[in-house]
Amino acid sequence: MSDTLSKTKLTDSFILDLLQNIRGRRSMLEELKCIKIDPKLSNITLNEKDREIYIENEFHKAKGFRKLHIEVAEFSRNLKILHCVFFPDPKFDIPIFGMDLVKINEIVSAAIVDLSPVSKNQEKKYEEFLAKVDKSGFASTREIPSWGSIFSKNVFFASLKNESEKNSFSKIVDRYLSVLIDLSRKAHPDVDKKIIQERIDYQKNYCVQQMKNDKTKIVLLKYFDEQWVDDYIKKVLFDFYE
Ligand code: BLA
Repeated sequence: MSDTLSKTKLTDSFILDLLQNIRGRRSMLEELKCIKIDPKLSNITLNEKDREIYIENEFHKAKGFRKLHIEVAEFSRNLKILHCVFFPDPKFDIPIFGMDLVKINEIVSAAIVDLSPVSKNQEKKYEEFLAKVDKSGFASTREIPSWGSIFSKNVFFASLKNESEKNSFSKIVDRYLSVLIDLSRKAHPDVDKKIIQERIDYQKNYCVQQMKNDKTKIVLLKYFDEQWVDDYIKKVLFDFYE
């Protein structure tokens, strides 16, 4: 995939390493293809003094996944984001991979990763694999906010204070992605309309709950008007239209 080598403006070495790792795992998915989207939404830059930003988006699909989204962004040079959601195709029994990393100046204040279930019984299938992943060695794990009822029991959320915590977080992301890839390799499309509908409803709810995170919106509103921000959140970050 030429995309694996694609350049980003970002120079933060930790975020770049994590990004390369996620791209590497993404390249292991079967039938990986780029999704073309409006370039106005894929690459966004603003060069005004004290309001410089860039947002870079990558969109792919693959067997079992309707949308693989990776976003890298930098706001006013001091706020850096790596956001990633792999939305499954509802015909397949695959959870949602979600990751968000927020670095403010030199501190990673939020680092979260999860495989979130898209049906009532799905989590039982992969819970033990996530539970086994080593999550020790973090001084500041964080509490999930109330909108986070969408996440699995094994959602991991912490602030990262040093190199060792950063490395450990990267390993957790990598392990969660490897569980995701194993699940996707085993999955076959279902035809049962009821189970497919349940997965669609869970994905919608995932998006609805994520939209309750006002932190995302507050950042974007510093640079764009309300209409633009709503559109971006609904169409790029957490779209769900059948
Ligand atoms: C928190 N997300 C945050 C914060 C900011 C953003 C500034 C506050 C940092 C902190 O609490 O330390 C901002 N995140 C963004 C922006 C984008 C973004 C601007 O992705 C994109 C343009 N958020 C997600 C996904 C997950 C997620 C996929 O987008 C999880 C899989 C989680 N972000 C998440 C959580 C918090 C957060 C749980 C903490 C919220 C809180 O504690 O209230």
